[in-house]
Amino acid sequence: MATKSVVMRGLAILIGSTLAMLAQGKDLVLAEVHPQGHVIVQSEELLGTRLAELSKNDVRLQLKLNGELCDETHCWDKIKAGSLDMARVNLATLAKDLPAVKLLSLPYLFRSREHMWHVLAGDFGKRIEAEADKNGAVVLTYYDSGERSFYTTKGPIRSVADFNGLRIRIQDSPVYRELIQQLGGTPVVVPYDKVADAFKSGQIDAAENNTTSYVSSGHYKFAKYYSLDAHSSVPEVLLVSKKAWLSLTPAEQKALRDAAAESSVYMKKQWAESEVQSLAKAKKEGAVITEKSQIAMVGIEGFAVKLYSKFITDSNDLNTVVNILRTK
Ligand code: BDP
Repeated sequence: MATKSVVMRGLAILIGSTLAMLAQGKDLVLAEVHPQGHVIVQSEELLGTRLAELSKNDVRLQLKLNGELCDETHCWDKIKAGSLDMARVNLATLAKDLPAVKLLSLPYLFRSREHMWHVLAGDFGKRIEAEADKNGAVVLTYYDSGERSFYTTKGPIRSVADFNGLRIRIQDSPVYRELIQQLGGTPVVVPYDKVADAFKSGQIDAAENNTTSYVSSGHYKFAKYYSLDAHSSVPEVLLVSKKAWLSLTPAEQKALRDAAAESSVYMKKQWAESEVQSLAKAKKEGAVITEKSQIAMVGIEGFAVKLYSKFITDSNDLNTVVNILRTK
């Protein structure tokens, strides 16, 4: 009798804790540097809603905004170490570890964003996934990041001479460091959430970004000369650490992949609108826009292509870049 009640009590505890675990589900923390209202955050909110629906509330997303947990370089380090579940970062952040991302970041590589999406959808995309996997990360999906262009406090960029002496904020990427040096400026690595302060204190005279971030970050208020040279179209990437990924059941993994894919479709639809609205706002508030046709691009590209010989290190890379250029 006594034995039975011990067993019954044990069973009750086991059932109780199993039910509690089921009721609790799993929380995935997603680190993000952008603020509420940014089109990327809106897409992540959709991701969270769809993940909860598809997993029947078994997996929930906890969004941490404004770089509260880490800047992008550190978020990537944490993903690799498995100490952060998820992060959305610009793919350029991975350039220091993924040779494929170095190639993808080469300036003026893509003719258009459609060209870039075609390349990512093919073998090159698989190569990025494999290299991310080796670093402890799973690529869930990509978001649009438009094209990045330069903005300065000093005056419009119209030719390569205008880079002379500019201290230009860059993301922490060896490719961008070299690009700025080639163009005659001084690269300064500053985390995204510190760029406005760097303008205020005079630490930098210029930076570069897409239209949406130029405006949502408030950089347009400090650097009103925005010259649309479109030197790079490196997309955003949504990552989950391998550790967090492997803690999910196959059904949960599917729910996460499907929700991510849906959020990406949504994001890409919203992106164009967000760019148009941002540019209109910047213009209305005094930004001076220089169109690509007003920039002496041949001179600038002449310096930029020197990066190709620096970062294309073997015949494999060369074939890869030639294939990218040939992709329709
Ligand atoms: C924004 C990207 C963000 C980058 C930021 C930057 O969305 O991921 O970190 O640029 O320049 O456009 O650091």
